[in-house]
Amino acid sequence: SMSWDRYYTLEGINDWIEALAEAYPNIVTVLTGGTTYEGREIIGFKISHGPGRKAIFLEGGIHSREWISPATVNFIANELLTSNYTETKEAAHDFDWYIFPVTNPDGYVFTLQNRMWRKNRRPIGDQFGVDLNRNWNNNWLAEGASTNASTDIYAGAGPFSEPETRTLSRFIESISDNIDMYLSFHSFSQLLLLPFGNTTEPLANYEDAMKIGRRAMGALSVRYGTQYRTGNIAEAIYKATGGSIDWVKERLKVPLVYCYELRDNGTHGFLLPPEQILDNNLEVFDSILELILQARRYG
Ligand code: 0X9
Ligand code: ZN
Repeated sequence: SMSWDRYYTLEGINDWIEALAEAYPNIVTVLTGGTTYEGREIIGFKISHGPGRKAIFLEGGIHSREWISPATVNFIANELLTSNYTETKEAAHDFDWYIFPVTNPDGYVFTLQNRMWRKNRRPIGDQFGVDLNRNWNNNWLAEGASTNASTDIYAGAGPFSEPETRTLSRFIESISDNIDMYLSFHSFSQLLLLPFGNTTEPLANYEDAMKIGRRAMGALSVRYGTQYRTGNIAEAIYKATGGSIDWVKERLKVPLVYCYELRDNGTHGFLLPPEQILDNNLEVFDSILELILQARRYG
C-alpha cells in the first residue's frame, strides 16, 4: 500500500495500480487512457461496484512539476477502496470512478532530473515540450498561450497536436455520456476554478457551479482552516485557453467541471514538502465528499 509521507515515481504509482487490481479484482480495472510522445501508456483505473452508474473522472499530473496532484488523486482512490466511513463507502459504491493520476507521464519521469519541468517532452527544434493544458481543442491559442516552444505555455502546433491530449480526450469522449463530474488537479494557489479560461462571462450553470464549489471549499476549510477561493478561471487566476476542463465542459457538456489548484499559497509552491501531503489530501477529500453530495442533488 501507499504511504502519504513521500512522493512516488511513475513506476511506483503504476506498481501500486497493478497491486490494487490484484487486491480488488472485482472492483478495480486497469485502463489505458492513451499514449505519450515517448511511447509510454497513460495508465489509470476504474473503480466500479457494478453496471448502470454515473461516473466521476479524476485527472492528475497534466503538469509534471505539480507533484501534489498525483498524490491527491491516489489518496482519493485509496479512500474510496479502503475507508469504512459510510459516506465514503457510498461515494465509492454509487459512482464509477475513472482515475488517471499521471496524465503527463513523460514529463513526470523527467521531473526526476529537472524538477520544474511542466510540459510534455516533444522536441521542437532545439526546444522541448508542449503545455498539455493549452493543447485541448477549445479556443486553442486564444488567450494565455504561446506559439513559442521555449515558453512554458507553448500550445503546440495545433489543437490536439499531442498524443497525450489526443488519445486521452478520445478516451474521455468514449465514456462522456456517463460523466457527472470531471475534476482536474493542479498546484498551487488554493483555488477551485470553473470554466471558462477565455472569458469572465459566466457559463450556463455558473450560479449552481459556484454555490456547489463554495460549499465544497467550506468543507475543505473545516479540518485545518485552509482557505480556497472559488471562481471562474479568467477572473480567479488569469485568462488561459486550451485547458482540459474547458473542452470537457464545452464539448462534452459534463454538468460539473472543476480544476483544483492545491496547496500551498506560494511559500513552497510546486515544492510542497512531503510533510504536507497527508494534511492536503485529507482536507481535499473532505471537499470531494461535499462535491459528491451536491452532485447527487444536482445530477
Ligand atoms: O495555467 C494553468 O494551466 C493552470 N495553472 S497552473 O499554475 N497549475 O499551471 C490553470 C488552469 C485553469 N485553466 C484551464 N483549465 N483552462
Ligand atoms: Zn498546473
